[in-house]
Amino acid sequence: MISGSDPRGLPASLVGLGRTLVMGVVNVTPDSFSDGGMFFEPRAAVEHGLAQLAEGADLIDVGGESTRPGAERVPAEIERARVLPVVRALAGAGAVVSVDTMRAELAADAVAAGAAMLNDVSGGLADPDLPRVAADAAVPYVLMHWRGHSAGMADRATYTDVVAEVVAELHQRLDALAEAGLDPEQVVIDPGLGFAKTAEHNWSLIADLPALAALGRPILLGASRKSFLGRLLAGPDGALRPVLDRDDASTALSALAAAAGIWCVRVHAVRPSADAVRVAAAVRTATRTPAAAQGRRC
Ligand code: PMM
Repeated sequence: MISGSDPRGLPASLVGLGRTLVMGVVNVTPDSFSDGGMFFEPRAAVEHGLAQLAEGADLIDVGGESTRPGAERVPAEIERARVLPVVRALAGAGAVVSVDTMRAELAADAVAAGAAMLNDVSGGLADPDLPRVAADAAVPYVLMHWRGHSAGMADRATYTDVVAEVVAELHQRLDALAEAGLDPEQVVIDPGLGFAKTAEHNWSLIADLPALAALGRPILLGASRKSFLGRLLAGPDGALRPVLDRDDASTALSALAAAAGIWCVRVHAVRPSADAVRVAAAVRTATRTPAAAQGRRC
C-alpha cells in the first residue's frame, strides 16, 4: 500500500485528511480534449470551479494552455489573460487553487493572485525558472514526467521498460530541482499519463504504482477522460468512446488509485471521484474481524 505524506507548503485545510485528495480540473481553453470551450469564459470557469468545490473537490487546477497531443503553444499573454482572473476569483472565494502552467512568470503572478500550488507538466524542463517560483513561494510543486511539448510528444513515446524509464527520469528531475534550490519535500510526482505515452504505457504505469512510490514523494494521477480510456471502451466499430462518456471509467481509476494510497487524483467529474475516495478511505480504515484478517473469502 502506497501512502504519500502531504507535500510541504500544502494549505493547512488539506493536511492530514487521511484520504486521497480530489483535484477538479478547470481548463480555461477553447481546445482542451476533455472539456475544451466549455469553460472558456472566465465567469463560466469560475462557476464551474465553485460547483466542483460544492461537489467535494479539495483543490481546483486552473489551466489556460491545452496540452492535448499535437497542440501548439499558446502565447504567454493569452494564457495569462485566461488564467489570472479565474485564479483570483476562485482563491478569493476560498478555494485552494493549483495553476497548471509551464511558465515561471505566470506562475509567480498566479501565486500573487492566490494560487497555493504549482502544477508544471514539464517538470521544470519548459521553463527552468518555474521550480524556483515554487521554492520562493514555499508552495507544493507538481513534477510531472514529460519528454517535450505536445506538438511532438507522440514521437517520443518509445520505451524499453516504461516504468523503469519513467521512474529514472523523474528521479533525475527530482535531483536537478533539488540542486536548483527546490526542497524535495515540496514536490508531488506525476507519471504524466498520455504525455509521450501510448495506452499500453499508461496501463503499465498504473499497474506498477509502487514503483513510482519508491521515489518517496506523494503521487498525483491524471487519468480522467484520457484517450487510453476511450480506446479501452471503444465500440465494436473501433470508434473511441466519446470523451464525455469516459467518466465512469475515470471514477473506477480514482477508486483503484485511492485504494492503492495515491495522494491525489485529477478529475473533470468531481462528485463521483469525491465519493470514490471516501469509500476507499472507509474500507482502508475499517476494523477487520479476525476471520477477515485470515483471508476468509465471500
Ligand atoms: N493532464 C493534462 C493537463 N494537466 N497535469 C498533471 N499534473 N497531470 C496530468 O495528467 C495532466 C495535467 C491534460 O488533461 P486535460 O486536458 O484534461 O487537462
